[in-house]
Formats: sequence, C-alpha cells, structure tokens
Amino acid sequence: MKIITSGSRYIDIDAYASCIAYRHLLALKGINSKAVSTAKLNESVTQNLLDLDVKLDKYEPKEDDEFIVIDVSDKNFFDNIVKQNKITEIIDHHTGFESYWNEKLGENSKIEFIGAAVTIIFELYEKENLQDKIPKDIAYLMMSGILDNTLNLKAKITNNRDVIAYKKLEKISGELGDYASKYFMDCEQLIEKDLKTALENDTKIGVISKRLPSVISQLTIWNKHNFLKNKDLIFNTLNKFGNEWILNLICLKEGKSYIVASNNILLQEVKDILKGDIVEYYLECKEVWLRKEIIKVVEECP
Ligand SMILES: [Mn+2]
Repeated sequence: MKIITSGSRYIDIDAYASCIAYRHLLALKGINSKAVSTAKLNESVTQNLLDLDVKLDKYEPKEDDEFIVIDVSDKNFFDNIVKQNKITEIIDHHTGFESYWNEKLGENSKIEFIGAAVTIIFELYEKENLQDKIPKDIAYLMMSGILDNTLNLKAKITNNRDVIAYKKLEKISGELGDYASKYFMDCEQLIEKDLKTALENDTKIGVISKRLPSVISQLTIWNKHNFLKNKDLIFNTLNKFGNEWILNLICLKEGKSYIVASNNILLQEVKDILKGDIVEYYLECKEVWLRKEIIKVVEECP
C-alpha cells in the first residue's frame, strides 16, 4: 500500500491538504493509497475543515508499505511510521535536502521553494488534466493550505504559481472571493481558545542554523493585541522547550511579524538581521516574515 504522510510532531493545513489531495489524485489514476498522520494537527486545520467529508485514513502497518512524504524533506522530521528505505516519493517546498533526494529518487523528488506544497499537488493534477475532478471539499482544503503557508498570498515566499493555483481552486470551489477572511478568522478563534496549546503545537525543535536557537515557534494571527499582552504565558510555555528560543508572531491585519526572544541578546541579534524596532519586550518588524524565510535569510548572512 502507498502511504502518504508528512511530519512527526505536528502537521499544518498545507501538509494535511496535500496528503488528502494527493490520495484523491492517485485514486483518479487508479492507484490505491492512504493519507495518514500520527502527528498532532495544529490550529491551521480548523474545525470547519475537520468537519468536511474528506478525512485522513486509519493506519495499519503492512510489510509492503511504501511511503510518499509531503511538506517535509528533512528525515529528522518525518512521521514516525515512515521507513526511510521504503520512501518512493518526496514532495516539499523547504530547502536544504533537495540534492540528497534528487540523487536518491530522481524525478520522484519534487522539491521546489514555492509558497505551499499543495500548489505542487495542484500542478500535478493539471499535468494529468484532472483538475476539474477536484471535489469542492478538497478544493477548500487546498485553498486553506495555500492561504496559510503564504499568509494570504502576501509572504515574500509566495510564488506566482501559488497565486494561479489559488485562483483556479477558487473557481473549482465556487467561492466568490471572501474565503480568505473566513478562513483566517476561524484560525484566530481556535488560537484564542487555547494559546498555550497553539504555541506548543507550532514550535519546531531541531538545530537548523548555528546562528538561530534550536527552538523556533510561530503563530499566525489576525490582530496582535490579544497576544502580546500574554508575556508570562508566552515565556512560561516556550521556556519548557529550552533556554533559547524565538517566537515569530505573524499579524496579518498589521502585515508585520513580531519577534519575541528568550533573552535580550538574542532579540538584538535577530534585530541586526531582520531590522525593525524593539518595543517593550519584542521586535516589531517592518514586514511579514515566515519561519522558513527567517532561516533562509540568516543562512545567507555572511
Ligand atoms: Mn508547507
């Protein structure tokens, strides 16, 4: 059985949508597969999306399972069910491991630095001319994945391919252009209900760069005011992950990132790279930064 899966600690709507959409594409091509995850779903997978008729599959390990891994290509972060020597395909949009997988899998390694992994999945539908066979529910999932990972198509990482895929999916879903605000308000409500859990579920742990702490948390919200009031809660929650951490709070209404760091030296170091102004205990950036963009810019710094 082909098992489509993603990361280990938590998965977001891009990964969730990609696994489900790819299962449907394979089914249209007559290939049986399961979309599976043992990770927690983070708050980008809203209740409205969980209530749709399309869902993940239950997993029972079988000897002949093969794995298709989406939205992650660093093997340290694969879902625990993945057997590395049984991976047949990787679809991702994070940098760092593309030459490794290209060498191993050839054309079955599809790693491209664009806004969302699910954009690559949409293009695979188009390649087979099967985009008109995308059900509405799956179109909603795919649109949400693009919106979340590109910050409403405004993040620097956004590629024209993401914009084109989103517009086409909008037509397929029949939405009349207000889907983004609907989706992001759903997300904010979920985060507000339990900020501590949201922080925990969106914290990535692992050494990525010598110049950044190994703990990097990120939350996407609509309005910053409710969150930056919670300094104690933020510090208490993130201190449990390690001595050094940063939190990237993305505020879509202001169109800016606010960075909180475990200490002032670290905050100053982040300021030297991302620029902006230190206000109270956080750095107010001039623009929106995604975690993966911060990592990229730090690595490119001399
Ligand atoms: Mn992604």
